[in-house]
Amino acid sequence: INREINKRRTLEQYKTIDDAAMLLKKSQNIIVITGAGISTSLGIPDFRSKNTGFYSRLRELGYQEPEEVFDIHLFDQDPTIFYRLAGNILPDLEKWSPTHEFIRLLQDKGKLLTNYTQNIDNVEAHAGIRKEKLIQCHGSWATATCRKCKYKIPGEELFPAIKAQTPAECEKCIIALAEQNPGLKRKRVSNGKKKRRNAGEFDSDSDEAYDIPQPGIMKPDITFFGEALPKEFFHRLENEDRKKVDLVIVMGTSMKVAPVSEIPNFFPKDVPHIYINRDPVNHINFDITLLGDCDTIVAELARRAGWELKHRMLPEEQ
Ligand code: CNA
Repeated sequence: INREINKRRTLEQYKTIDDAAMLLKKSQNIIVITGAGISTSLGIPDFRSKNTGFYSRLRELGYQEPEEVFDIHLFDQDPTIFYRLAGNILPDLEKWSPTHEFIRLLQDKGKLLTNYTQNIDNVEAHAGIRKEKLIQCHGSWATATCRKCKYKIPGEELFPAIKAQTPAECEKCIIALAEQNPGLKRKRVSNGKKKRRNAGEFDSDSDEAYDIPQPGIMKPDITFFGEALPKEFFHRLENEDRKKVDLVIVMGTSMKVAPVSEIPNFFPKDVPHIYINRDPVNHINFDITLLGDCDTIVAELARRAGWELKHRMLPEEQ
């Protein structure tokens, strides 16, 4: 897959941070591709950073294949794995990072074509990135859907269950099951939580088990491995953005997850690509690579472009 991906040719004329600042100033249709690294300064761990990433935490806990936590087939078999661990990457909705502010600044200057984010934290929306400028490639916590009846709820309603590490059952399914099976009632365990059983999970007054279908489990609308990306991702990329884009900025992502990792190959060859990240990658050719903390780098880029980037996490004079 690496050989496949590394086919983009670099443009020799662009190399330095000043070239990057110049490109920012002159470009009018900038695509920003983001990943978990733009939210780590908010305390939300990324996946793949050594030692601090969510995957290394999972390995410490004994999960040899951390991707399994986000595997849709495993979720359907045993949702407790996801519910037990997902609390670690729940977003705090009040805050956003200087890098989110920078993307917002591009929007305010009329230069942001689209922010393709792999992040599920929905922080972009809170930072003021407009809906029509944002493609959440891997979905988000903003809503949740029942795996069985597709009933949708606001994602935040699921947070207590995730914090309690207990799979949330669909209220609509529960009501429907109760209506279809009058006389049966759910058994509750002593702490007041609903007890989920395998077969015959509903108990009658006489405590006899019946083989009645179970309610669905609520899943946040984040894209799991094995699930399709939102249709608008492909549509927008192919039919709109590919023709308009004049600069690509990739920030805070290891670019390990397809199809987002393949976007750079998809754009016309003369569109410059800038990479801003803590760790380098060698499977994609970028024209300018700026290694380090993305909040610091975007602040410096804005300064060199002569723009004011204000954020409480940045020193006044930066
Ligand atoms: P990743 O593979 O964990 O890569 C993150 C990259 O960011 C790494 O290369 C780091 O070096 C880099 N990085 C971390 N902190 C910083 C920083 N402060 N400044 C600059 N670079 C930094 O994550 P990707 O986003 O590439 O992988 C895609 C996955 C991660 C998506 O499916 C997401 O849903 C998923 N994810 C999202 C969140 C979130 O929404 N905040 C959190 C954790 C994982």
